[in-house]
Amino acid sequence: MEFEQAWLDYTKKASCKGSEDIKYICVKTRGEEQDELIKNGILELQRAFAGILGIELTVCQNLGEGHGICLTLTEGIQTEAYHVYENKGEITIEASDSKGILYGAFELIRQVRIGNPLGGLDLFKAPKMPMRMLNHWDNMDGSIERGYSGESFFFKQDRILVDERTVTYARLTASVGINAVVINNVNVKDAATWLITERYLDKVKELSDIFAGYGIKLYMSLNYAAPIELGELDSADPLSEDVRGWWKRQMELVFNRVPNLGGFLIKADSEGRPGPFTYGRTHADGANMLAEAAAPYGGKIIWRCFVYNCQQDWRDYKTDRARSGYDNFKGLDGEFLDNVILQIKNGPMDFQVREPVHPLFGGMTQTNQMLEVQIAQEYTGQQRHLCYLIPMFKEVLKFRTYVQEQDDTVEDIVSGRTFGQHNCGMAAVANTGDDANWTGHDMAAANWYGFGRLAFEPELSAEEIAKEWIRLTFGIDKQVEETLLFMLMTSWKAYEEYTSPLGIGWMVNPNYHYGPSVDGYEYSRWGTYHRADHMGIGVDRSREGTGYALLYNEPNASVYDDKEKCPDELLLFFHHIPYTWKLKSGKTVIQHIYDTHFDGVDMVDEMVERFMKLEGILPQKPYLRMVERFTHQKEHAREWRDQINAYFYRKSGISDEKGREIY
Ligand code: GCV
Repeated sequence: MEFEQAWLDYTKKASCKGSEDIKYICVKTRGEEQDELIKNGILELQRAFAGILGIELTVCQNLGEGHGICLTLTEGIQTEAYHVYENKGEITIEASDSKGILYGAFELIRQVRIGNPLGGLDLFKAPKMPMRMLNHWDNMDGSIERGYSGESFFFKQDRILVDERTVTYARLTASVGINAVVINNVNVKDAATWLITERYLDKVKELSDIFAGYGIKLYMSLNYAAPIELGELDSADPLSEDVRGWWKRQMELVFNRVPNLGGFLIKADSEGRPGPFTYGRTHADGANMLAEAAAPYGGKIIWRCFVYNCQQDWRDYKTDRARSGYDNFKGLDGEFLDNVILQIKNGPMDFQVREPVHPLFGGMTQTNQMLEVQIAQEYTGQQRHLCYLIPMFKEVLKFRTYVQEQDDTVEDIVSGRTFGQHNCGMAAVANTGDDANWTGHDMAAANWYGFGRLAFEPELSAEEIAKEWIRLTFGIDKQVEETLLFMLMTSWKAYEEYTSPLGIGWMVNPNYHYGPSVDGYEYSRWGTYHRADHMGIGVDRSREGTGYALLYNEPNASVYDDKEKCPDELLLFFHHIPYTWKLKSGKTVIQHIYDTHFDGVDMVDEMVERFMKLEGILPQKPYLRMVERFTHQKEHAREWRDQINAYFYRKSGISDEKGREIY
């Protein structure tokens, strides 16, 4: 399958002040051999300078008189960090390790391409989060769970693919500082269970070697019941000596064959996947068994907290899916080994357009934690609607958990500042596939780009990241930049306005999660209800209801528990409210629903109208691809508006104050 270069397309010419005299590139090591990362850094710079500036960089021993770029391995700089600076026309990329050199090379290329002059360049950057990871939900038959941009480029018909696309994927991923990738779906079934066996290890190694050349550790998702499903034992009890011995032998095999392996990601006792509960054991028992087996090889065990009862009766008002992550893991705080990291979704439900931050952040104090977000847009338009998610991720990172007086935000926790941890970071469920443009919607690539940039430098604003992505992808053009920036920055808000209101979430078609269906999940077993009747809507999660609001540290608990204080955008998540209730905005709940749904559609119309003016300015292929998506988004936003408005008009019997058309 043909593929494009996304934000690493070096065919677009540009000029860059200060680059005119650059001709050479040299490397100064501390005596060590140049490794693949440095070689790839040189190659990338040569390729970029040739493509963008028409400069052929010649490798030399010393720069001497000539102007050039010097890659210098030095001491005293944090791992993965880099210093890129100009002095008398010479550009130095300095780092303590070759990964820092590679990141510095990508930084220099970015500076050139976004149009910054090289004179006076002086950037020192160190990643804030130790782990910056992508989780692919790719299955070995080539399908992708919640994949919206084609088939897998890692797997096809139970085979592992390694080709040119793999290398380009690794370059794109490394260029934004991502340093870990899980290649297979967390729902590990069938052939994927065999990934840790001789059947696949040669190919896994090949893939991991390519990744290693770009500073990326390869991870795999594990089947907790592998000892049984591979036909070797009849139990997966984490306290059984046989089972523990089996995992030790298996880890020895895998890590010896794939030395660059980072470790494993595990979904256990969740949505039908096996886990330690079957044996009456805890998640700490399960995770620690694997961690002990992986520890001699430096392996990490990333254990997901997405554990809940997916067999709920909708009549049951006491069970609350939102509580389940907290209830299952809070009591285990401090029991996990140091190479275990708990991976926690940003909210307590499942990647809805608006959720409160997961209460385990700030709830646990002695456990390594990692934030899981989703750029695959499962519930936010499935890469057919534009929804730039970096503003949402920034809100999550900035959320104050009040776990201690200072350094208490989610960002502090997952950067390791709060508890001095080093096994922590941020993971995103990936949005790539084998579509030519990688992400189905061309603009969905901004989420992939943005996730990496944000995890590396969380202090960057969503606008700054968006601007970088626009310039790198489409070149420097004022109209293009203004238009696409407006669209990206409007898109999350617009999506929230025309879909489910005030933090209640869901209202989608069951199974495939696309399109409006207000009662789609209302009478199902998944624990995702809006509880609307003719008087009001919302789930009572206050102390009188499920008590979920009280899981937060103060003052958050009191704010969420009280409908007068609870922020409007989360009101229906925490409270059951009459339609006539006045929000802080001064509107009633029902009028808010009508207004936001009309406004959301207007916002989409404006985005699309502005986009259409880029005809003839943007390259034709991506322009036409996007026109198709935006045409659909316009129509689909109307469908959302009309279904939601009609449903609540009929339930409440209250007319729109503005007399607009409601079906
Ligand atoms: C990979 C949601 C999705 C599932 C996904 C699950 C998870 O329920 O719909 O497809 O499974 O989350 O995060 O494990």
